[in-house]
Order: sequence, then C-alpha cells, then structure tokens
Amino acid sequence: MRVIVFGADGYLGWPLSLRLASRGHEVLMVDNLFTRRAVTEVGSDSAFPLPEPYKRVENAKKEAGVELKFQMGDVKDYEFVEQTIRDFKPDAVVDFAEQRSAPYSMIDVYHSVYTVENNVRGTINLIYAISKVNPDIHFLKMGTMGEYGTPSYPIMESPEVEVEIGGKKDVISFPKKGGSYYHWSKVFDTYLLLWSLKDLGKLNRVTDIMQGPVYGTRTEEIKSEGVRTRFDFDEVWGTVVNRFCVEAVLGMPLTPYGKGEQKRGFLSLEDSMRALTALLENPPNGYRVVNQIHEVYSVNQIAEMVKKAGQSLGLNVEVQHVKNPRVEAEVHEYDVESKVLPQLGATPVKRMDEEVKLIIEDLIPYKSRLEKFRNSIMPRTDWKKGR
Ligand code: NAD
Ligand code: USQ
Repeated sequence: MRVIVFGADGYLGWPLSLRLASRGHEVLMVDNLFTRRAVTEVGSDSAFPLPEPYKRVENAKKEAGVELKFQMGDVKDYEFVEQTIRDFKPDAVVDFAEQRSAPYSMIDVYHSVYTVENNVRGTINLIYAISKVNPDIHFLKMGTMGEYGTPSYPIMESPEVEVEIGGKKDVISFPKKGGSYYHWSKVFDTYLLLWSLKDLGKLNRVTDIMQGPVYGTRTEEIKSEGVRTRFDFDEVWGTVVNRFCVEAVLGMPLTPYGKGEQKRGFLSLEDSMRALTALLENPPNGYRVVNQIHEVYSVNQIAEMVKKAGQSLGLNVEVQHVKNPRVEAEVHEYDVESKVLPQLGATPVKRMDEEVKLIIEDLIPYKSRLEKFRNSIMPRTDWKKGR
C-alpha cells in the first residue's frame, strides 16, 4: 500500500510510520510540528530527546533499516493537502494531525478556538481533497473514546442507533457527549465524516477509530534511542499511565484526580500499532466505526499497578489524590462493545502491569532530564477557571 500519515511526528504517528514501512508499505509522513511547539509552550518537553524530523528519517534507515519520507506541511492548508494527495496517489490516508490534549483545549478561549479550528478544519480539508482526487482512498481517522462520554447505557460499536422519541422511531447518529473542547472537536469530526460519506457521497471508505488513552515506550521497531517516539508527561500533554510512571521515577506521589474511580479503556503502544495496521490492511466498504480499547481500568487501579512496578524496581512510590481539575464523572459505568478488532485477529499481546515496569525501566536513565521539567507535572489547568 501507499499511505500518507498526517501527524506523523507525534506519539502514535512515528511508530505507525515505522510499522507500516517495515511491513513493506510506502509511507509519506506529514507534520507541521505543532506538538513540539505546544509542549514547549507549557514548559515541558518529551521525556526522550527528539531529533529533528529529517534526522529521525535518517535514524530509521540506520537503526531500524526502514525507509521513510518526511514532508513539512499543515492540514489546515487545503491546497497543500490536495496537492500532496494528488502527487503521492495513496491507497490510504491516516489522520492523526490534530491538537490532541484535552487540558490544552481548556486553557483559555484562544486555546479552545485553536483546537476546534485546527481539528475540524483539517477534517473538512481531507474530506474534500480525498473526494476530489479519488473517493476510494481509505480515510483512517483517529477519533477518541471520550467522544461518548461516560453514559449509563452500553457504548455500541455502531455509527447509528434507533431511538424512540415522542412515540416515534428514527435512526440517529450514536449519541456523543464530549468532556472538553478537544473531545467535542472529535465529536464534530465524527458526525461530519459520517454525513459526508452517507448523505453527500464524498467518500467511499472511512474507518473512524474511537481509541482510549495509549501508554508505553516500546514497539517492535523501537529498540534504540534514535528511533524513540515522543513521550509526554506534563499536566497538559501527559496521559495518565505515562504520567504516573514519570512521577514514580521522580519520587513524586502519583496523582489520581478526585476519587480516582473514573475508568477508561486503555491500550499499549504496540497493541495500538497492531490494531491500526490490521485496519489499514483490511479496508472497509463504506463507514466503519471501531472502538479501540483493550483493558478497562480505573485511575486508582493504574496507580496501584505503577506503585507495585516502581517498588519492584527499588523506587519509593506513594499515591496522593489531588483535587480534580476536570469536570468529569468520577464514578460511572463503562460498558463498551468492541467486535471489529477481534474479528480481524487484532487481539492484545501486552498487559498494563508488565508494560508499566518496562516504561519505568526506560525512563530511569533519563531521570536528570525529567528533573528539569518537574514543575510542569502538578495539575494547573482547571476546566472551569482555565490556567
Ligand atoms: P501527538 O500530538 O503526539 O501527535 C499529533 C501530531 O499531529 C503532532 O506531531 C502534531 O505536530 C501534528 N499536527 C497537529 N496539528 C497539525 C496540523 N494542522 N497539520 C499537520 N500536523 C499537525 O498526538 P498522538 O498522541 O500521537 O495522537 C494522535 C491522534 O490520536 C490524535 O488525533 C489524538 O487525538 C488521537 N488519540 C490519541 C490518544 C493517546 O493516548 N495518545 C488516544 C486516543 C486518540
Ligand atoms: N487523570 C488522573 N491523574 C492524572 C492524569 C489524568 O486521575 O495525573 C485522569 C483524568 O482525570 C481522566 C483520565 O485520567 O479521567 C484520563 O486522562 P488522560 O489525561 O490520560 O487522557 P485524556 O485527557 O482523556 O486524553 C487522552 C489523550 C487524547 C485521547 C484520550 C482518549 O490525550 O488525545 O483522545 O486520551 S479518551 O480518554 O478515551 O478520550
């Protein structure tokens, strides 16, 4: 296959590019390096040093024997997007090129507007460009499990559902409720994609993935420092499992927010790559929604796992609940249907309790680098007051 990965400099885009290229696919990586700048803006950096994109491509060849191409560019620029797709003639387009931090989207009005504009504009540009160049291109769009919110009804793996309102039945898009301006931007992406395919006929093949938070440092291709992916841990960009591992290494108490009983569906970086590759290598006819989660845990359960792993490596790990800066349910149901990936044989090969130990082992040699960003770790971005 020929695949363009938009957002290829990021946590998921880099390992996916490596995975696809190592399986013999031809990959064009595109990124505007927004995340690098935005992480610096909040006073932090990736845990592992991140070479410039062209250097990363060189390292991939030298250290992993993998051939990649990188192109600087912005998905907000329609002419660039259409021309890139026209020139490369992809079979599939992957879209990771979004502002992906919920806290970043809650800092103030400028960050909220930036998030929604960047994400929704990029999605509409890609819809139009694919439609104009070749509507048969498979559009693999990364959404998020947080689009559903935390409802008490089961979260079906279906784009639509039949409802009865006022005694009349009809079919509507599956109900969604974002928990941040970021999550709402993803809800809008999803509804636009479904409508553009179903009602407008602009696209013929879409996979819309509802992914839970990803954790981990390693994949089959990432075995040396020059090809590591970025790894965020500050209060704005770090996700919970990765943050807890850094807190453990730095001897800071782990920070479950509020009661810590909030649950999410997690997956390891390696399992995420396996699932994305299976979806790309098995494109749908029409619209396919995929709930990409493997392990459902509460934040308290994760804290216990990281504590145990840290202690087994000789670290002194405490857990200290902090006031929840977010507006979210801290106790809720989480009944998620996930059939598509098991049907494709993409079943998980990693377990969180084992992986967190490896993450901590990978981070320990970078302790003095992490120390420099210690002040960026405790939560400061409050959903109601901003930053
Ligand atoms: P990331 O921030 O590390 O990567 C996103 C990349 O997109 C960055 O390199 C950034 O520079 C680039 N980008 C942003 N706006 C762009 C634009 N306008 N033009 C070109 N490039 C642009 O994030 P990630 O963790 O790799 O997430 C990738 C995707 O997966 C996102 O859509 C995110 O919402 C989704 N997702 C991530 C997770 C997770 O746990 N990391 C979980 C669920 C969903
Ligand atoms: N949390 C803590 N303590 C912390 C950090 C987080 O208790 O120190 C809690 C949060 O309150 C939340 C949960 O952990 O309830 C998950 O938070 P997170 O920061 O790990 O993840 P989130 O903000 O939801 O966003 C991440 C990615 C985003 C992706 C999303 C998947 O940044 O791109 O869309 O995970 S999901 O959560 O399923 O929507």
